[in-house]
Amino acid sequence: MKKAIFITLLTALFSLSCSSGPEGTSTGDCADDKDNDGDGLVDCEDDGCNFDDRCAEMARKAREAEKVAAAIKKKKEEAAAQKAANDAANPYVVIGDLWVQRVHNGENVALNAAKEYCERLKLADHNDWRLPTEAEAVKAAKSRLLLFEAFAMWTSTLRSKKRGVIVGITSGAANELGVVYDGDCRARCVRVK
Ligand SMILES: [Ca+2]
Ligand SMILES: [Ca+2]
Repeated sequence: MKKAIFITLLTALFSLSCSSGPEGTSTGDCADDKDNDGDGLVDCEDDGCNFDDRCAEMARKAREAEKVAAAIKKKKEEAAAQKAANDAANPYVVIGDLWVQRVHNGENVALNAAKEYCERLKLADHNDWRLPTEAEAVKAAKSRLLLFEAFAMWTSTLRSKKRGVIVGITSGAANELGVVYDGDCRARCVRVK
């Protein structure tokens, strides 16, 4: 125990004798991976190293990276606002005589709920919206006028009482599916002009 205390005292004395003032006042202080003045801050973290060339350069780069990140964030926010404004101003796209809702119902639903959503929909002063047939949904998806979305939309086409058809919004691929399925399937309504 005494030996341990002695070693601790010796170490403290040694570090005191090695300390030559605030970090950054001796050559190499700011790049030795050590907290030279014992204030808990190492190298460039320590204000004493603010004027060290390497630390100043690192700080400049960090500020630059922050600026770039802020610019990217701002751009993303502007794009989102623009998209929202666009969606609001153009609630549907026109493909021939078919009007297609630009957005979808916003949640995964089974076929019956999708049908009900379209029947209740009042959009652009019209209330005769309905689910697209398979052919209409394929036409809408392949027009490339709809926004990219990793969802499928329900159609009113049935293969049997329990089997319906969904169409990939981006791919335009039609697939048969149980009518009660409600994963990644959205309601996007159409009407004929
Ligand atoms: Ca320090
Ligand atoms: Ca240091």
